[in-house]
Amino acid sequence: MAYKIVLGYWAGPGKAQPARYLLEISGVKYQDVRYSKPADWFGKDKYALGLPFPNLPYLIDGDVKITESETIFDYLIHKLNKTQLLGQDNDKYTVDTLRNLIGDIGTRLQMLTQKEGDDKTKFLNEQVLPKIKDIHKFLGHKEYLLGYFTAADLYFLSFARNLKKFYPETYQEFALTFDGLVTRLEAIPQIAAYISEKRHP
Ligand SMILES: N[C@@H](CCC(=O)N[C@@H](CS)C(=O)NCC(=O)O)C(=O)O
Repeated sequence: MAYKIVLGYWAGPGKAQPARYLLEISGVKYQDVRYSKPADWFGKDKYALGLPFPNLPYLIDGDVKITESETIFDYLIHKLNKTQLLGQDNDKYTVDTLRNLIGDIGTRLQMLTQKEGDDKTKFLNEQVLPKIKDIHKFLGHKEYLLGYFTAADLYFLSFARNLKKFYPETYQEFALTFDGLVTRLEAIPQIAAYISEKRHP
């Protein structure tokens, strides 16, 4: 069955996951196109879907065909009437900062997979850990990053689960602070249901 909103990305969470969480908490049915074979994207869909700037993730909603993960997220926030998740008043800039920062950490964690030995340790200590420490300090004892639930928490959930899965020792350094928020977010009924399903990456 074809749904109106189509979200295309690789099989893993990566840059599509905050948008997937947003769609899930909004209760919207969407077509979650996952590319597990590079040839299916690069050799088939990349230039066949009419995307002006072909890339992954992409979103197709009727005539709307967009790429860039942040643009996709913002489109969905407005489309799904979830603008309150962008934060109140000047908090908007902090939510935006956290979205960018967490995206940046995700990119660096991806780069880390291509490094080895001392190079890897140096990159982790100098390019990744300081940014995670900033988030750790900012969260402190708050219930949510901003003190109330925002889009930044959806980015955090994706990041924290990724860190815990692939870098459990690093996650442990922050677990006392991060675990509470992860548990709280995973308990949101739509997210709990989604995580329990096989389609959750
Ligand atoms: N700035 C872009 C980066 C997109 C990007 O780097 N996509 C990677 C996966 S994370 C990719 O494999 N793109 C497929 C391609 O280059 O065709 C975004 O945030 O969406």
